[in-house]
Amino acid sequence: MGYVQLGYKPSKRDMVCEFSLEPANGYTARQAAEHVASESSVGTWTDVATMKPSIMRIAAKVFEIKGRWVKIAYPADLFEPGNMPQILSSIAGNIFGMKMVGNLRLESIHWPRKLMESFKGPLHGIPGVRRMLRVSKRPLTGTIVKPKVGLDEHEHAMVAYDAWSGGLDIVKDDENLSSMGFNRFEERVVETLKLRDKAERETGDRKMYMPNVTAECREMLKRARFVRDHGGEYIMVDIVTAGWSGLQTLRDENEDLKLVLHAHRAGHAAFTRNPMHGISMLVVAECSRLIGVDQIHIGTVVGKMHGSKHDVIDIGEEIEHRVIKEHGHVLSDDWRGIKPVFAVCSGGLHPGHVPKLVEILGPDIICQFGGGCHGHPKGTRSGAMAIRQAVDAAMLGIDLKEHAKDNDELRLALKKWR
Ligand code: CAP
Ligand code: MG
Repeated sequence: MGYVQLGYKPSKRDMVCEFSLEPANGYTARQAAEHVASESSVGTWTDVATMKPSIMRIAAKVFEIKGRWVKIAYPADLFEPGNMPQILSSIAGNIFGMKMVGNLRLESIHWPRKLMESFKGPLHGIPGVRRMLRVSKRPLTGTIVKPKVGLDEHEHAMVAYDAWSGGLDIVKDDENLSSMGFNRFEERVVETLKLRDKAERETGDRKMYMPNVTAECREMLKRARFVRDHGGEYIMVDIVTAGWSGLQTLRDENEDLKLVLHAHRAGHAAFTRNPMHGISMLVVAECSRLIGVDQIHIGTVVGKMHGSKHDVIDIGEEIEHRVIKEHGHVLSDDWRGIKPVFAVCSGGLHPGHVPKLVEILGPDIICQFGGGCHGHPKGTRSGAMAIRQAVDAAMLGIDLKEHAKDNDELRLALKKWR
């Protein structure tokens, strides 16, 4: 078929993908890899009379097979610059369903300059977010209003106000809160931003509210504009359920809106969690940085969600560093002028987790606590205070238990959750 050229040296203009591939019974790794390369570029299951030799110039080439690890080079001309759906329909499309493939996982992508430069990248990135919040060093702290859904607009705003008053920087909507009968989007935004302004006046600190705009594309744009017109600086979007096209549309509009774009990844584990089949969260994070989110959930290692230390660190580096050197099954990348994206750690966290989080991922993270804030024995405000006390201790290198002796909110949190 001509799609296997072991020893081929990818050109600078090639995209390179690393897959983990297990052939189905009865097929060799080479046979399966060849069909993956064919199906993800120009071919199909059989030769066709309509094929022309010249078309093979944009065909994929399998150039390395080491056990289950396969590297495939794709000529950049196979892809439409700036079109993430089309790129992923090629390298992450039909191939997962081929009968010749037992298991297949897209682990990592090396992006050629031509494609990297065809996307906008983050508008603010880490520097912009830190400037906006006027917090230069420590991790940013946030909460998610809980219960996830069910509060009315005023109750939602009051929970947010308590969290800001207790010292948190950011309050976000939960991933499944949009605009329901019991909590309309517009009313929630107006009420919550009003109390955000009150909390800013009373604390003297910047406070951010992240309304969830996830909806049909046109509605998302309308909601994003509504947030901007009512004094908001942030929006969040569920990038998996809204889709790559939705995210690109929102990012394009954001050239004008100038909002901070927070990427929630609800649903990612349907295809990222299985280590043998699907798409890695690393790839999801790379695509999100290219399109231009300012912050994205990457996992916590210590919280309630699946995600190994090794994987979470790799994702954190991929979205925050400029140059990625090839290591393990992470391909190299040079992000050049594309801004770094803030890593968001969220899911099952409480103040007792903060030192470990900072130890594993460093201070350039946003730590979010839902239950770990509103579940505090003395309520949201004290939960927020306990979180800030834990962050202060971690930044000063003080043992939490020691610090808790003089900080009762932290003491009570550790007593309940440690
Ligand atoms: C966390 C959360 C977030 C998860 C998402 C939730 O709440 O609001 O959506 O963190 O997971 O609904 O579970 P808790 P991830 O703090 O109460 O757990 O960040 O892994 O995408
Ligand atoms: Mg949530």
